[in-house]
Amino acid sequence: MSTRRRGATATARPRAEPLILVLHGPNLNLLGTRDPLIYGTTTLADIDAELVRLAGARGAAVESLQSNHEGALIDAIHGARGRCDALVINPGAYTHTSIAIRDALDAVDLPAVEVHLSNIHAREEFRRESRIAARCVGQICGFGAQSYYLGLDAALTIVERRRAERPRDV
Ligand code: CA2
Repeated sequence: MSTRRRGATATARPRAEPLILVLHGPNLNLLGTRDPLIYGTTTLADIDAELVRLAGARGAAVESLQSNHEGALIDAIHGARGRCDALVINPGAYTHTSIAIRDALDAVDLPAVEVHLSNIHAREEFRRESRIAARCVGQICGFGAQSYYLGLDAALTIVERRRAERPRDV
């Protein structure tokens, strides 16, 4: 499944408001329907709606995509280059396997925040390693849906700080 949602009308770059791309990896479309003890009861639609609301309150916009396909996630990362200001990414199980997603993050040179619903360091050994962590500004995990909201906060803070530091045209 693939979904795209935007919190604001699309405009060509340059745009005044920051745009954050939120990527959800495989099986996260099932959120809220199974395994509530691990992943909670909030649905992905609930999370995306709250991200749009939180971003809007800070004068920013969010675009979300969920895919069960590694290549679709990579295409979305490539498409963010020059169009989005930062990424929030939960690559799902690709976290632990995907050098291709790590390379895509390298290629676009955008600040990225890794998020996970569960505390991947308190689960099975194979979940403790993240292939993408080294290419992200930081990782937030273990807070359920709140991990995404904290991740958005971190991404927006980075973007706002960079904009404040950017030299202005005279
Ligand atoms: O904790 C996370 O956010 C994970 O990225 C979730 C992935 C898992 O492979 C990672 O190790 C940690 C799995 C997502 C599966 O999502 C489901 C949600 C509801 C029901 C079934 C699966």
